[in-house]
Amino acid sequence: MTAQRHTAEQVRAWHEDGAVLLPGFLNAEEVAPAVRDFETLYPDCVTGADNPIQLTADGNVGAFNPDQFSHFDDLPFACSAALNMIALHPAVMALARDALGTHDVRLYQAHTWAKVTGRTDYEQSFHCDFKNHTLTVPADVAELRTINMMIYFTDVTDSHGAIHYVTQSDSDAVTGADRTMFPSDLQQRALKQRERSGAAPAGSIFAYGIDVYHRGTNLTAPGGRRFTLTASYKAAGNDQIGWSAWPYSFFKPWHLIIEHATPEQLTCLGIPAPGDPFWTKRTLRRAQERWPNWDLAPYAAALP
Ligand SMILES: O=C(O)CCC(=O)C(=O)O
Ligand SMILES: [Fe+2]
Repeated sequence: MTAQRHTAEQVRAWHEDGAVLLPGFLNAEEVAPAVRDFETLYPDCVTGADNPIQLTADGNVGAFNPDQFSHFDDLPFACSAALNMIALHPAVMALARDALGTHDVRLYQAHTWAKVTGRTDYEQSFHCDFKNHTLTVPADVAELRTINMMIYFTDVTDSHGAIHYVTQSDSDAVTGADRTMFPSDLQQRALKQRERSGAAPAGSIFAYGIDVYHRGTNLTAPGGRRFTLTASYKAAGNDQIGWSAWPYSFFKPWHLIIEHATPEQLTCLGIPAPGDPFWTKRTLRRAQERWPNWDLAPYAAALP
């Protein structure tokens, strides 16, 4: 696929370590309008404060607190189409397909998150994210996994709250391979000895899974800000993975996506592709009435 921007080695590393950093995945022309969108969405996050809030003593791991999630929003976003289309970017979808080993992938989570110096202490303890992506546990079968991509729109250094993580083989020595969601205090300290940083420039992607230990860290840079979008994918039909049911937020500006996405991109949201039996003269007519500016020509052309 021409859209591919990842390497086979990066996908292999993602499978083996549970996480991989893909530096410079998006280019400056893709990042700039998305940054303007973040500033529209979060006008009080254009710059951070001079001094950080530090609740966690140096050398200790932190803890979750609700203020960490104060500037957090689910797709679609009330800004331009640029940021709305990032989770359906062809190269991002190509990575998801390769990682999950199937052409038919679904976007099940897409949220923006703005963090700024001085709003709170963003330091978290190590955890695996499977708590809120499934009611069971991470799958052993590769196709039933999820790939969770944190996409950076600002430079993320260690003083800008880079995510920290421990590769699966490194954490196995601490917790064993049956990783619990929340390790003990003793294990937390041992994981901290083995943590790596996801620091990388704007446009980079930190791709991980729900079965790898990681934690948020504090922003300490004077005036610092960190803009990220997390986009998570699963194979179509993997019913036990979930986060957002897209129609639940019907009142949000979906037209920004529907009017700009190709049929292939829309399949990622569960909209049937042209030629699918869902599409009839009648469903086309009704869809057009609902979304007057949706270009349904490819769907009409594929009617039997
Ligand atoms: O934002 C980050 O760097 C990580 C946050 C995180 O892991 C979480 O809230 O589950
Ligand atoms: Fe997490």
